[in-house]
Amino acid sequence: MFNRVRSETLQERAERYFPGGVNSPVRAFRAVGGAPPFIDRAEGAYLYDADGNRYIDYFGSWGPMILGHAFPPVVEAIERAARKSASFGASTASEADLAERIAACYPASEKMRFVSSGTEATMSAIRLARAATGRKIVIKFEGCYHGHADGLLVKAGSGVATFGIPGSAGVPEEIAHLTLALPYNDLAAVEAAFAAHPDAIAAVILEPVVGNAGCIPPAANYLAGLRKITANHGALLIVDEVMTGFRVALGGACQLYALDPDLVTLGKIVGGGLPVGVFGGKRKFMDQLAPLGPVYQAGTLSGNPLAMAAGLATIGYLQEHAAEVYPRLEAASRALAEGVAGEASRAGIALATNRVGAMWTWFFTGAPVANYADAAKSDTAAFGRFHRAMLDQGVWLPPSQFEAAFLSTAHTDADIQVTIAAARSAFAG
Ligand code: KE4
Repeated sequence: MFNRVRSETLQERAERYFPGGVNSPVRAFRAVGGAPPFIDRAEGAYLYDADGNRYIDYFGSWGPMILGHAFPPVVEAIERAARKSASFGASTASEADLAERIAACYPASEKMRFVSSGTEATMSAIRLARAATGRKIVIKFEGCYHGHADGLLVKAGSGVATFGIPGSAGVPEEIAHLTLALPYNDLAAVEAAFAAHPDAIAAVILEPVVGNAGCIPPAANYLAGLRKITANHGALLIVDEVMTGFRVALGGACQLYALDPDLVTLGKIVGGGLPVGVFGGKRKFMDQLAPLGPVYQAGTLSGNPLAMAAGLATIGYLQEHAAEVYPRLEAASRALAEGVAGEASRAGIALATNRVGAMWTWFFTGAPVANYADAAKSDTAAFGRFHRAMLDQGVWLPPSQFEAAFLSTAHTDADIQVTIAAARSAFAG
C-alpha cells in the first residue's frame, strides 16, 4: 500500500476552498473510492504524487499528453514564449502558424477560431449552426460529452454519466427541450427525429469515437449515414474531435473514417497541455462569426501565445513523426488492451474491451458495448475495485468506468508488461 499522507492533508485543505476539493468533478475519485493522490510533477509516462509515489499514467490529463509529460520540445517552446510575456490580447503570428498545421490535418477546417476549452468550442459551434440554419433543435447522443454548456448536459457522458445524473440542475427545461438525446450507433433513431421535427433541427453533434461513456467505436457506415441524413435535411454535422483529434490518427476520426463535417471542434492535444479549444469548418459558416458576421463569440485568452507555442511544438512533432508515432501507439495500445483482457479471461472475469488506436476502455461486462445503455450495464463496483488495486500497484487508470484510457509515445514495452502483471494481480485479489 502506498503512503499518501501528504495527499490526504492536501485534500483536506482543498475541500475548504473547492466543492469536493477539486476543480473538475471527475478528479474527485468519487466513482472509484479512496482519496485522490495529489500530483507534484510528471515526466514521460510517469506521475509523481505529493508523497513521492510513482504511477504509470493512463489518463494523460484526459487526453492532451500524447507525447508524455514534460516533453522537452514543448517545455522549451513554452519557456521561450513566456519570456515575451504571457498574453497580449492582440494578434500574433503564432495563431496562424498553428492554424496552418491544423488546416493541413483537418481539411474541413477552411476557417477556424481558437478558444480556451473544448466546452467553448462546442458551445460556439452550436451557436453558429443555429444562426446558419435559423433552427433551434440540436441532436446529441446519450453518453457523449461535449463540455458543460447548458444544452449539452442532457444525458451527457464523462462526469455526468459517472455520477449517474440525467443532466444538470440549473439547466432550464426550455433549454433542455432544445436538445434531443438519441442512442449512439442507431441511424433509425436519427431519421425518426428528423421526421418528427421537420425543418427544425439545426445540427447533429457527436463524438465520432465516443470516449465519454468509455470508448465506443462507431458502427460500420454509422458516420457516413449521419453525414447523409444531415445533408438531406439541411442540418449541420458537427464532429466533436476534442478527444479524438490527433489521437486516433493525425487527422483524427475525420481522417480515419473519411468524414467531411460542416464544423469540427478540437481541444486537448491541440494545446499540448495548455488551454486551447478550436472550432472550425466550412468558410460559408465560419464567416458568419463577428467581426465579419452577426454571430458573436469572443475570449480574452483565445489564441494565447503560450498555448499556441505548446500546441505548435506538439502538432509539429506529431506531423513530422506521424509515420512512426501512430503505428507505435496502435501496436502498444493493442498489446496492453489485449494483454489485460487476456488476464481477465484467465481469471474468469467478464471484460468487454473497446479500442480505437491509443484510446480504449475495459468495460466490466460480458456483453458487447455499442452504446451508452450497454456501457451502463457494466459492474462499476468491480471497476472501482480494479482501479484501486491498480493504483496501489502504481498504475493510474482514469477514475471512472465511463472514461477512456490513453497511451502516450513515452510509454515503453516494459511499462506495458508491468501493467499487465499488475492487472493479473488485481484480478487475483
Ligand atoms: P473541456 O471544456 O473540458 O476542455 O472540453 C470538453 C469536452 C468536449 N468534447 C469532448 C469529446 C470531451 O471529451 C471534452 C472533455 N473531456 C473530459 C474527460 N472526458 C474532460 C475532463 C474533465 O471534465 O475534467
